[in-house]
Amino acid sequence: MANSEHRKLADPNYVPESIRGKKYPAKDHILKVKDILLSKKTNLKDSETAVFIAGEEVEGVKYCDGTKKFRQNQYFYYLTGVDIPGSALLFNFKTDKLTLFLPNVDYEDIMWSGKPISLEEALKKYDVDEVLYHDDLKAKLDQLKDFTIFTTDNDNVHDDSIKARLTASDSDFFYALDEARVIKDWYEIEILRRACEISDNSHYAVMSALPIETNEMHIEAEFSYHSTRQGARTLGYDPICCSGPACGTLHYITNEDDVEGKSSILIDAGAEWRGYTSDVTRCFPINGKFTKEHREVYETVLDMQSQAMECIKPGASWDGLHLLAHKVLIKHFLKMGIFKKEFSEDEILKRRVSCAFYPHGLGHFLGIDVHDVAGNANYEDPDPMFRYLRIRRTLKEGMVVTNEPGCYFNEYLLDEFLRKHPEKLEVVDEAILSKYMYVGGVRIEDDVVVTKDGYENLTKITSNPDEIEKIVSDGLSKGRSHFHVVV
Ligand SMILES: [Mn+2]
Repeated sequence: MANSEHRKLADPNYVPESIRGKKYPAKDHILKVKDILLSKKTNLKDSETAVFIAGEEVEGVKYCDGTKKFRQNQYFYYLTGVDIPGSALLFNFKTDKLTLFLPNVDYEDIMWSGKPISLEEALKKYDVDEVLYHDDLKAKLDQLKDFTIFTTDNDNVHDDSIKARLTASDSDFFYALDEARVIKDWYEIEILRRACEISDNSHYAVMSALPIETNEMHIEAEFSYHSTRQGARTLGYDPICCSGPACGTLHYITNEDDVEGKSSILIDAGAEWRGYTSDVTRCFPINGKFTKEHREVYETVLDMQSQAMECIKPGASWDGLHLLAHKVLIKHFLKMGIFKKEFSEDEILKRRVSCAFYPHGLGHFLGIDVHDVAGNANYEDPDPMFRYLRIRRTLKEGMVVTNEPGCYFNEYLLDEFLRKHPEKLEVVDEAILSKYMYVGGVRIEDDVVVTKDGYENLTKITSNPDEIEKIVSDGLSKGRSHFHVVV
């Protein structure tokens, strides 16, 4: 990496050229919501309809002076790009005018927190038509006498007379919000691309710093540190950093065990940038060389992911891709001897035996939320193969999905999904299975945009096992003194 490139990545204020100086397209987003809502509610008159949403506020922590970490209402963010606590938005369907309300200026607060953004600055920064203070909100709503005003919820509306004007929790309104968010525009994709780029570097950092990673928490620290240095204030979700058999726990977030004496590491972590999150998982051998069993499981999952990846394009059914991943797993397990050869691939699939090793879905939508909206999951599905699949729809251009098959050796899963079902258990050679338990599990997760005729993988950190071995080994050979550690 060239020196200038280093400086670019280490600049927390770096903004990709594609969106530099361009506003987050809030108006496009609300107009998209308007279109979908009007097509769903045909009796609605755009001359008498509006949207109002009060964003999140800073919340205190009980019995102390501190505050909870601020997290903007995701719908509010989608429609404004504003993450200022205590803001609100109003959009009038008749005039297509988007108004942002900033919290009233609290002069005492300036002493502690500095000057807030001015109305003029906000108008320049955000893609809105008008910026007012909260004090003007009532008068503004009074101008909309007979309007139906949709809102997500009344949680941050503290004035009863305003509350009375709002229509909260309307299912068609939520449908319009969610459907709008499913298809990402070019600007959102550029934000996600940057979030992924930050995660690539942070995953690389984790893989190459084994001399200073003797505990799972060191892995978490390394990832967060490198993400923050690149301008990601926060991660999009609690990172999952596990070693050995703990790699088989899908959402393991305790992250506090020593890695010594184990062979595998799994890290599922993603940087959030400008309100959008990446979601990336990598696995590697602690000592720089995959064991035979770890490598076999790794190659199984990589094959599941690669074959599913090649099918990603508009019109593809996500159910079909998920099913394909199961079929690939079954083929590999037959070769490894975990599944007995006297059973056919079809028979094993029919008995749903692979669900004991790959219980979750192939992936989910990704965007403002890590498990982004409108995947239409059916957690009541009687078929265990599809119960936890978070996308149950056909792919379309502009969707962003994670492709993240996994393969786990988890005692609990095996008891629940295998040993309680004789017709499944008889397919498995338990003596061979027992040799793989120490691996814990492998998941490989990339973030992928559905393009016009295929896909674009935004995740660039390698998943090639040879390259991973090299990165880990190179890091190990540098020794502890190569790294910046105070303690
Ligand atoms: Mn994920």
